[in-house]
Amino acid sequence: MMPLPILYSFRRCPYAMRARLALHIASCAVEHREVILKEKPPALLAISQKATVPVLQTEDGKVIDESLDIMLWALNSAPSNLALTHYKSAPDRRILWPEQKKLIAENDADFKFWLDRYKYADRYPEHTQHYYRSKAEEFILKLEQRLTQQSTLNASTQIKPYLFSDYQSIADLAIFPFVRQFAGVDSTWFHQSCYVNVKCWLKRQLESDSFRQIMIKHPQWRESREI
Ligand SMILES: N[C@@H](CCC(=O)N[C@@H](CS)C(=O)NCC(=O)O)C(=O)O
Repeated sequence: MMPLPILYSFRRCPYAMRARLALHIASCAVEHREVILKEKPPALLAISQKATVPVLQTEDGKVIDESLDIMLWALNSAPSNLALTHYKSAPDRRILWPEQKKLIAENDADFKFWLDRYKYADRYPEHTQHYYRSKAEEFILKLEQRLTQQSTLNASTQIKPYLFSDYQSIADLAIFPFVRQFAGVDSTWFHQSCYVNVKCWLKRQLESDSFRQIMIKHPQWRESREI
């Protein structure tokens, strides 16, 4: 039997979620190795010095240790499939890959920075949790404006918008696991907030079959001691 690519993952990690989403959508079968971050397996440490999750080791031994690169690998290595074309920029001129990359970079840098402080405000006593949330909201507002703009473009069809068009893009997949965390810090506040389009966009993706599939629980992977 051909060995499968190996994915080191952690269920609740938003970077790992985005990688799993892309692998799932691209129908890439992998051997899933669930990692506990406090107890990283030697096999992971041996292939990745930084040992963050997710890490993918392809069938030919190549190691990909950045979530966005795993997403691109998955979507590019999937067999030509119409359902996937909208994740790639060329077929749809409205989906601008450099713009998507910029938004993802902003998510991974500024938004993640403030999100961590909002989540763990007691570890960062320099400011209040409210302050950290307001800083993180700058990015949420940007998403809201983007989604509002998309829904205006789609006003006649009433199609529910995604960030770059009426199709889910790599950016949607890459960003919503982080917005999920933001929403979860104070869900009562989030549900009452004015970010109508973000709430709807997040809900649709959380209720998607892909998300349900990638959140299936796996037991911790342990290296077999058997010879
Ligand atoms: N830039 C990396 C970041 C991955 C990352 O930071 N993952 C966290 C878990 S959410 C991690 O593995 N942290 C290492 C640790 O906690 O030891 C990526 O996009 O894959």
